[in-house]
Amino acid sequence: MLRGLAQLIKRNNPLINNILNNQKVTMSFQKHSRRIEGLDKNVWVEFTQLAAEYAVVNLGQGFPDFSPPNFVKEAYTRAINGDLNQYTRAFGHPPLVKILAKFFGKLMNRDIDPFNEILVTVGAYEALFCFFQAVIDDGDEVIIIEPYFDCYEPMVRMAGGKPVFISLRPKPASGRLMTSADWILDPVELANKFNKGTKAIVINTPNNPLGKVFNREELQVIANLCIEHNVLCISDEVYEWLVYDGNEHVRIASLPGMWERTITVGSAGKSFSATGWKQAVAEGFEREFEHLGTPESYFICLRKELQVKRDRLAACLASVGLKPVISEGGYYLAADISEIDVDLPESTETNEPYDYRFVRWLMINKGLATIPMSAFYSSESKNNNKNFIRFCFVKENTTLSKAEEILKEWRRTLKVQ
Ligand code: IK2
Repeated sequence: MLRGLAQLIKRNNPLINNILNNQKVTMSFQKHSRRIEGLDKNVWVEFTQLAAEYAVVNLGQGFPDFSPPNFVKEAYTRAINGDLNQYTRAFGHPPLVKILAKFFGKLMNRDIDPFNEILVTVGAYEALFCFFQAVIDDGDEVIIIEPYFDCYEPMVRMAGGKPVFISLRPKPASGRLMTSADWILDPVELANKFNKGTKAIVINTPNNPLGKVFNREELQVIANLCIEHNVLCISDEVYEWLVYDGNEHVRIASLPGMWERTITVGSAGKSFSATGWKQAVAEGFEREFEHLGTPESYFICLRKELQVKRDRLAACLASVGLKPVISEGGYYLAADISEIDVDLPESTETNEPYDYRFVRWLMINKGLATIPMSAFYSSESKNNNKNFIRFCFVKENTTLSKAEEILKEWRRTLKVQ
């Protein structure tokens, strides 16, 4: 929503042509507001466009290239054919909030009030936007853990808040591949980020882009600080069902004293592999409620399928010298590019991080789309975090095979040179 608006204004400024009730309405803008300055430019604008133009294989943006499960598609069709096409309750369709309260009430072992404790938005993106608008006042500090899903920072700034960054730091993993569990927060450094001006902290588990799944002890450290400093926690858990290798997804809202101060954000688009449409979800949750914890559960089947894809892509990356960080959860694998020697063209932009140049080169010359990891860091940290790129493995096996072919062929020609 935010980036769409910013792009629209940038493209059409000073005139925005707006179609309203089939009439063309022309609005004249002298200048966009200061609030949206800098929001027209982000990693998705450039690399999604480039991928459409050059990429043969797109492991960049995080969306599945396979279909959602039939039971959700059928529910969607039933909703349309049953004429559920008009307004419903503004805060969430009653059958949907009821099943969400029942579903997550069971997982969190508490009674959840469907009409007061649940809000349905158009995607997790809108939920995040509404949260920051609703709770952040001018000058409020919001702690953001790097690397982070890139919209947190502009959303905090747009609400008048001040982002305060802290990085997950990798510890050495000698003699084995690194995993996302090796990336940790220093508890003392974290404690030092909290002060009287801190209003909220944003956590994301499983994390995009690393796939880190915060364990109970790590979450407890964060929870203790939130309670001690009376700070809100926004917990982005859109990949909550995608945890691998027997890892457990812990909801910070379930820790003592955290329910009252946590906003948990989920995404039906991610949970049901339907990122492009966000309705007919109530029936999907009804069905999952019946199968919760059983082998028939879609969430369990999907996790198993995706773990195989993660391992397959990780093995391929390792075999061509792109060192993967084995993700504990989510859609993505980060890979270290520092040992790959390619002659990259100079950038036309000053100070452009190396990973941006690498990703652009890989896309234009080899047809493989990925995403630079420094996009998930603040401007101050970008150049210290320019040696990783992100691959999305939530793809058909045929897509992964094509990616493998491209990578292997590329390495073969490199050796010949
Ligand atoms: N929060 C996180 C952590 C996300 O990753 C996303 C969407 N994924 O991004 C695509 C990518 O990184 O390639 C969202 C929130 C937004 O979710 P929704 O699609 O429900 O708005």
